[in-house]
Parts: sequence; structure tokens; C-alpha cells
Amino acid sequence: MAIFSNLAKKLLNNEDPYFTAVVVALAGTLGYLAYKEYKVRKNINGDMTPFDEDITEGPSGPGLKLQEPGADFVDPFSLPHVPMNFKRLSEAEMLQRSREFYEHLNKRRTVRMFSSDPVPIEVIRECVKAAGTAPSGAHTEPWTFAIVSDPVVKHKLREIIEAEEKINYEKRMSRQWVSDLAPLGTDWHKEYLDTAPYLIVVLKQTYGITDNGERKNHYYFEHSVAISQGLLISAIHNAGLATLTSTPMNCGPQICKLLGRPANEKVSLLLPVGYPANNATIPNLHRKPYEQIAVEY
Ligand code: IYR
Repeated sequence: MAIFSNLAKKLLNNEDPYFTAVVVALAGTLGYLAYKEYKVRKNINGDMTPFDEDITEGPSGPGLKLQEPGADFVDPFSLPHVPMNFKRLSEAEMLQRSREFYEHLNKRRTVRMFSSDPVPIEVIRECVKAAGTAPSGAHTEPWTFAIVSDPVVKHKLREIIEAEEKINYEKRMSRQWVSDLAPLGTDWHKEYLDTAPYLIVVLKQTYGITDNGERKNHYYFEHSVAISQGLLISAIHNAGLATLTSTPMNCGPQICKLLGRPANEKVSLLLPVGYPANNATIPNLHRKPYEQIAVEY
């Protein structure tokens, strides 16, 4: 203690200018490093709105430097804007198409019992292409669709997911949550992970990586990936197939490791895709009527 109080006295009275200089330099360096880290974590680079924290996430890629502001600057004139060639439909046609689209989507049901009958991979690829047409923050397209058909990999996914879901259902989820799900007939058994011919793991890229290995912001990646998942589900339904929005809680890191995904990707949803089993049953659910989901001003 005496040593510290002596040193403090030395410092305060500026008895030894060299010592004071060293302490000030050290404190300055530490402060600068802390501020730099804070800036990276909070994304304060002049290009973010500080009040909207869910736009992007802090860096999770160890050792990755945040891209310098403006480093990826694209001369706006280098991206030409081209005529849109938009063709208007008649009001009658708009009404007919919107009605038919709704009626078609309204036939979609979440399926938990799948047939193992094969489905052409080309169909799955087209559905994924449809998902990739989703709008995304600053057109960063922050999604990766991992399509798994290999029975060995599917089974490994099942093992990872069932082990975690058993803990989820028995310990992590509240009793209320488990009882809210009971009518839907879900539990930790996930046979569909073996039977469905495809499992599409949708991965959200929490940031991008530039050609020089720097971290690039992905704005609104949650929203962007959620929209693309909606399109994927609609495309799968439109192709005459069934799916299930499965949310393997606490399995993300193990799934990413199994699939060899990079550190910027996190599991968003896992969609088993195939035909419903011949004897498939579904809960007799009803959707809210228009009046309950919309307000018109
Ligand atoms: N992830 C679990 C739990 C689950 C949660 C909700 I909310 C659902 O609507 C359905 C399931 C599972 O996939 O079983």
C-alpha cells in the first residue's frame, strides 16, 4: 500500500516528470484502445443511427477489423439506374390475382409428418432462388441457405437437435410455453429430420466479409432474412411441397460446426421440405379474420 501511495504522491506532486509522462502515456493508450473497442461495439462510425440498436450487431468475428468508413465507397454514378418497364394490370386483374394468391397461400399448413419420397433437387433450388429475391438492407443479401439431403448429415442434425430440444422442453421452456404448444402436438422428438428428403438450414449473416478480409456491416439482417424465409415458405408451398418452420433452440453453434459454416453465420430457421406423409394429420387451426388483423385509416 505504501508503495502505491508513494507513487500516487509522486504523480500528483509531479516530483518525477519522466514517471508522470509514462503514466499519462499509458493511461492515454488504454483510454484510446477502450474508446476504439467501444466504437466498434457500438458501431459509432458516423454511418449508423445511434438510436436504432437492432440495425446491426457488434462484431462476433474474432480478429476481424471493422471496415474503414467509406472503404467500400461505390461511386453512385458507377451503378447505372435503368428504366423499370413496369406494366400496370387492370383493376379487375389485380383483384383476381390478389384474391387467388391469398386463397392459394391460405391452403398452406405447417406439416410435422413427412413422407420420405424423393423430390427433385431442382425444385428446391428454384425455391431457394425465390427466397434470394427478398429485399435486404443496403442490398447486402445477408442469407445463406444450406440444403441438406445426405441422410448421414440429416441424422447428425437430428441427434444434435433432439438432445437440445429434450432439455428445452424439459427444463429451458416455461411450463406455460410447453402447455401453449401442447395442442399443436410438438415435442422434442423430431422424426421429420430423418424422413423429409431435404432440410434447409437458413443462416443469417450477422456481418459480411470484404475481399480484404475486413468486417462489413449488414444492416437489418434480421428483417432481411425473415423476409427471405417468408418467400421461401411461400415458394415451397407454391411448388406443391410442405414445410415446417422449425426453430432449433440452443443448437446454432453445433449445427454451424457440423456444416462447417463461418463465424459470421447464425442459424435462423431449419425447414424440413418434402411431401406430407400419407397419413399426416394437422391440428384443426383457424386463421384470424381480416377484421382482426388489419386496421384501416
Ligand atoms: N423449438 C421447439 C419449440 C417450438 C416453439 C414454438 I413458439 C412453436 O410454435 C413450435 C415449437 C420445436 O421446434 O419443437
